[in-house]
Amino acid sequence: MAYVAIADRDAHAHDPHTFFLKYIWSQDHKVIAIQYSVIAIFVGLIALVLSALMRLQLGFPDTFHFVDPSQYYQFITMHGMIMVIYLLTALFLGGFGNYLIPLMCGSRDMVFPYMNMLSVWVYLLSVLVLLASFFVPGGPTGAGWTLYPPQSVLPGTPGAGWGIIMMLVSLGIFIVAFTMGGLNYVTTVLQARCKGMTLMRMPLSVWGIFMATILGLLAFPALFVSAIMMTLDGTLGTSFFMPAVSSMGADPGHDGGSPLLFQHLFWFFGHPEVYIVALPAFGIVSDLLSTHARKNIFGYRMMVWAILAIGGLSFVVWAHHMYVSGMNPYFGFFFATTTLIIAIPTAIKVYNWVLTLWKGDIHLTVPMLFAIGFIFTFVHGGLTGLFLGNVTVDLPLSDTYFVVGHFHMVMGVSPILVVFGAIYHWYPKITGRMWNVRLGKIHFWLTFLGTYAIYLPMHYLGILGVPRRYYALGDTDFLPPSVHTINAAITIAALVVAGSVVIFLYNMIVSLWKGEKAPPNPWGATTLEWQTPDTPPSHGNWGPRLPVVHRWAYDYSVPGAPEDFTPQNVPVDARYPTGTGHGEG
Ligand code: HEM
Ligand SMILES: [Cu+2]
Repeated sequence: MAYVAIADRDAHAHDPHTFFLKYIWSQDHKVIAIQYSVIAIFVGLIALVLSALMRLQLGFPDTFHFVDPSQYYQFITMHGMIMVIYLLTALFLGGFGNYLIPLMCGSRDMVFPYMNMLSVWVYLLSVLVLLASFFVPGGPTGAGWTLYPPQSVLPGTPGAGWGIIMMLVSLGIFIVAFTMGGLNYVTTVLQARCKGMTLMRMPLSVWGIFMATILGLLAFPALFVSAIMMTLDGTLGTSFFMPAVSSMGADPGHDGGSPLLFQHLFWFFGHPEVYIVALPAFGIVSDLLSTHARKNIFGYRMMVWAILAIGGLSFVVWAHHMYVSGMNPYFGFFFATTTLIIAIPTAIKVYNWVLTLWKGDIHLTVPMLFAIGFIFTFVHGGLTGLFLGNVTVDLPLSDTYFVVGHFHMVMGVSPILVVFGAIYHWYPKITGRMWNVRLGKIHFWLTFLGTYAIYLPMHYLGILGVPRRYYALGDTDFLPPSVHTINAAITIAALVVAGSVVIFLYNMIVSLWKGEKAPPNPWGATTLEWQTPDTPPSHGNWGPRLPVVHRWAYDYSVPGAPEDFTPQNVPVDARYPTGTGHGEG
């Protein structure tokens, strides 16, 4: 492992001393992780505000006038894109990936620290370009987060001039940033693990983030080339995706392009993207459940293989997003089959999570509450996915609120619950402080019950036929009046959930100063990041000597062991030599 030596030397030779090198142009994976997370959470809050504005319009269409129809489309687009890419992808990989991979693998840092630093600044640039599109003539694009041409570049769509180009450029820059980070995550996992950390001893968090990064490296290029081709269609008048159309009485001069080609490229990226967000969540939630149930994860090997299988299969299901696109029905049959096959490894994971809890010594800590909440919302979103995966069931439900309910449940709420749980779980290590438990529990219950109140009724609205991406429903004949009452109730729930985010932020920020000092290993966890000599870990993570791993990541409640956890770096014969803190009685 040549890289260990290089990272080792670097960490000692250039210990940064000035403020700028330590906190701004830092090459320390932990600082970069925090930079990534702060930026991601900041834009995520913008997306949250946009969703609140949209909900006020949908719930009380005659009372509030915050958004006009064009803005509704612009907000929906920015909300969707920010949530999926700039918040969740960046936070799970750039944030958690950066923080956890070197610590959990027993490395000093990422293997290419300089490129890692560039990654976060290029990510910031992509965010600034994205946000700048709010201020350009015509405003941000209103094409929907799927950006389908021809409508995305034709006049008449909000932001068809500047907005869509800014979006495409921003996505291109994001992908450059992701690639620089992603190469680091993959190479570090493969090359810089400490002695004894075999692949099959890695915590599932690392497996999930590792596989998600590989998916990203394979899937983002499809989006990258589509963004370039569409930029050319929009600026130079090429016709990659633009067919011969007349638009608002004029001939924009395109001929021979294929809008369906864009849909294929977009979803060849877009479906794996769901798993780029889901796999890190799967991995992290496994570790939270095991740690807080004081039990080894059930079926570790199966969990690893399921992550690999899901990752592989996620590349052959993309056209289940295109059943209504007019493609050949036999094609639909193929994609329905592959989609249902993905349910198998996914179900295995769910069974294993539940079996991990079975007869565990369950501590209902705040991270554990969020982890259990995830199992509920994920099963819920997964089951409605089985409906939508079938061509004949999808046709009437496509583009209704059933879909909005489904995807928010499975790739909105579920990963966000894991993000919250993970922040609560690792906060003591990252900051050296504990947060307020009561506020944490209030935050959990408001979020968990609130999201059900938002998204469960949406499935019913969808079955009634309420269409998605509509600014207002008006007095549509086929919809019963109860639709309006339900919409008002959903909006109130959405505002409560948004309010609970304020409680969360307050808790996290105030605890930085007011929180109790955290012991080095407050949950009694086995993985390496809890065994660092300093809390928070210092530059280079491990002091003079790298850890050596002797066991897998899940030695909880081993019979005969003096404690109900045995850290990975404890030799197999000497059962309990570490003096790390052990709280959470
Ligand atoms: C409390 C939190 C949230 C609320 C209240 C909310 C609300 C909304 C609303 C009102 C829409 C427009 C629905 C329509 O008119 O068709 C929407 C669309 C969307 N949301 Fe959310 N959302 C939330 C969180 C999230 C999260 C965490 C994600 C992350 C995956 C997400 C991803 C999306 C996507 C991809 C769209 C589709 C955009 C489009 O149709 O182009 N949302 N959301
Ligand atoms: Cu999909």
